[in-house]
Amino acid sequence: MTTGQPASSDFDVIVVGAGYSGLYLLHRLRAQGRRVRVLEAGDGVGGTWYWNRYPGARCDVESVEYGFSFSAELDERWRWSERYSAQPDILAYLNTVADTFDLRPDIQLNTTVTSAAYDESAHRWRLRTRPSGDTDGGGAGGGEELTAQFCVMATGCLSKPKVPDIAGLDSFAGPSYSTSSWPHRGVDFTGQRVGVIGTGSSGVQAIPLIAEQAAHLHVFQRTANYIVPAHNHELSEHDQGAEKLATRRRSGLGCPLGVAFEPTEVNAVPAMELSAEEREAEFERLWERGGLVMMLAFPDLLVEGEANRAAADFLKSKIRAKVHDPSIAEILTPKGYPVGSKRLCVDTSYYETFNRDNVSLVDLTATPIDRVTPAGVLTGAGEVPLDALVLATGFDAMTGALTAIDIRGRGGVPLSRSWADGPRSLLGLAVAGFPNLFTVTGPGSPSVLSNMRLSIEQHVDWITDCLAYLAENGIAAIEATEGAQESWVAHAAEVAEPTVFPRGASWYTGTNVPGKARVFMPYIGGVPAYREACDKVAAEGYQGFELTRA
Ligand code: NA7
Repeated sequence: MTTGQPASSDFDVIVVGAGYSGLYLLHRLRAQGRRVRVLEAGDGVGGTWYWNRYPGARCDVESVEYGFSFSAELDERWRWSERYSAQPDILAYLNTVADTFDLRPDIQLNTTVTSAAYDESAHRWRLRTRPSGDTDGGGAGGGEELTAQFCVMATGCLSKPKVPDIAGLDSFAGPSYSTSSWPHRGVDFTGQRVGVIGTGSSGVQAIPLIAEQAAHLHVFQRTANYIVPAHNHELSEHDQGAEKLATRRRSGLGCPLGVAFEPTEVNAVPAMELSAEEREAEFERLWERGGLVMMLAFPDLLVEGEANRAAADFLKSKIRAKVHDPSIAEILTPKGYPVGSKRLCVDTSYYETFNRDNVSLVDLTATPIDRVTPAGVLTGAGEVPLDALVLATGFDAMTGALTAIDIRGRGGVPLSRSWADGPRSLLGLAVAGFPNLFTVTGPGSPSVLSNMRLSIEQHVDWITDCLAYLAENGIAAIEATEGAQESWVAHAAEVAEPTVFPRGASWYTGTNVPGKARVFMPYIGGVPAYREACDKVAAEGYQGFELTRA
């Protein structure tokens, strides 16, 4: 169904972003007969997987759980090659999705959305764009104005790179690269002295591969992370047969993180009820399994206390076992924060890289970066001369891509002002004061603390079902109520409170971005409980939302 006969700049729904969320939204909305336009800043589809092309970029959710579950045709058409897929594979998969469902005609590439304003009398959103790469605000480059009844922000949770607060970055004479916007042609570091700043997931993935190529690699580490092994391997046909996929997807729906950890893989018994030997054996078993399952090893692991400290001690012992030089092992050992409060990294050969002769580790807690100079990086210990610099310094997570757009709701109120003290959202799907606007995997939903593919599918299904309900019932506008939003925000905070998450200095809490409100943003109540809450709202005729008749 369409709302009237819209002109070419007027749509039923505008979707911002053509990553996992935007592609699936387009597919579902088109099936409802809606006029949809997807606006995408990149010159290809893929979102996060379009931009993050650094060496070693790889998903930390297993491939067989990272493919969409909605289409048997797609399952037939696609085969994953590894347990944890590398970025080129995931990007190729998303391009296959776009082709399988003929999505490209409704996707407008190279288009950056600069603003979105809600017109209360017309119940419509008015978006302004500029051609990507044109930084003068759309003036000379010729931006557009587009309107739609509904706007869905499918902008991703880790898509707005953080501007690193390091003096002199622009003065560096050599090339510098960001892991989050890596050159498409790739980079050859052969024979070069390379510096990498940042040792989160991106740094941990890139460092082993850059070390294999560079003449010398200097790793600048501010905070050591807890790291578990990927034990990546090739996938066989048998690993991804239809039955296997169905079983794993079913199992993911019942897991707090939305991944297919079998009940037999994690312990129902609290860690501290086991003997030290039994506990150690369990940690060892999960270490051998590899991946993020370690986070759920025991039900008491993600609260601060003895179980978390036992996990920390286990992970630290692995560093000492792998890194030959005890002083390097000590620098690589996380200190002063519990396991899980910062994103657990999943590695391939990270620690072993520090046994190489051509790799040095700079401990920024002992000798902080003073500034970047034309010749290299100046720390408290002197200047490290470099030919190339790599920034793996992270993102303004969860809210950054939204507040980067000048989004104005009722009364012209900017979203950035509404969220000045931290994001407030009903279920991470909608924001009071911003009618007819939806966010996919927004703050207040499990998002980055779940299998993103699963959470994206759930959000897209919820949003598109909601739009069908509105059309069937002659409703022109839907808006989260302040009361329902505040109850959800309070519930999310209450669930998070006993866990290690809110106290961590991490991108989960916005601590990594200077000046950003410090609020734990994802919902940690688990995927099953969250889905139930969303389903209940819909089943009760969108309880917690105000509906305005046409
Ligand atoms: P992260 O996890 O935010 O890591 C960024 C890293 O950069 C981290 O080690 C930071 O240290 C470091 N950093 C940031 N700013 C600086 C400055 N100014 N000086 C030195 N070091 C700095 O981002 P990633 O891209 O690695 O991963 C993001 C997520 O993407 C990941 O968790 C996966 O889910 C996918 P800090 O810890 O702040 O001391």
